[in-house]
Amino acid sequence: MDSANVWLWFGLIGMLVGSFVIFVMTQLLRKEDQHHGYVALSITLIAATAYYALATHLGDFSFNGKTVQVARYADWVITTPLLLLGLLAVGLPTVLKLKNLNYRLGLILAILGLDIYMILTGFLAVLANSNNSYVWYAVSCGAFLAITLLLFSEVRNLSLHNGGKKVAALYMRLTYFLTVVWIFYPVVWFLGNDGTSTISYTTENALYAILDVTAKVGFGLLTISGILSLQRDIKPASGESTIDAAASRQ
Ligand code: RET
Repeated sequence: MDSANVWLWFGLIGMLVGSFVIFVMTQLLRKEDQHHGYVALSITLIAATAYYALATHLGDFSFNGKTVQVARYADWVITTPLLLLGLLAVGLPTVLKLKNLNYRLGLILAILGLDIYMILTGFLAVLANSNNSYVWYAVSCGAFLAITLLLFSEVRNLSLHNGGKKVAALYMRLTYFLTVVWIFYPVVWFLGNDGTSTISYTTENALYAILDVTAKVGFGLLTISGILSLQRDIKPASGESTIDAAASRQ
């Protein structure tokens, strides 16, 4: 087994252990709140299968002298929208009530659309020749920037207006975590095999594996523990989710 592969198996084990811990933590949530845990669990389970494909080189191909890992982008194009949906399930509460419904649905669609576009244009940056590659890279970074701006402005304001101070505080904690972790992806890409080749293929795979486990397992656990402590504080009635209860009692 080559040394990059060690990190791919590490990623698989990290996602499986993470899934187990997330499943156990989800059982501590009330039924009305368990959807937060199950979104997180679906993300780590999908990633586990993606790491299995990566570790067994399913979908890898050689292109311009480098190895392209298709399974990585296939994973990201599915799981990054799910991560954002998990975040928006905290930040845009009572989405099914009529208040600002169109605005909220529009925001959700814009953020998810930009995210899918970010991953797909990032993949085009891998396939394009070296002159055009950085154009696609810049386009993908532009989409990332737009997502970040929407999360820190529009969604933040709505979470405060519709969810109240406590919901907005949890939303902001999750948003900071997500932004800080996600920002390393374009950096690793730039330094790695697809960009300047400053770091080795093994280091690139190691960094992505550590980032993926942090972005998925870490984010899931932070969400679940945030909901648990909000629930202790708010004491929602039965039938009412913690976020909805906090929003209606601000
Ligand atoms: C690429 C390269 C092109 C520029 C940008 C990128 C951003 C990728 C991101 C990926 C996030 C992945 C996550 C995976 C979870 O496990 C495609 C690397 C901006 C932000 C969170």
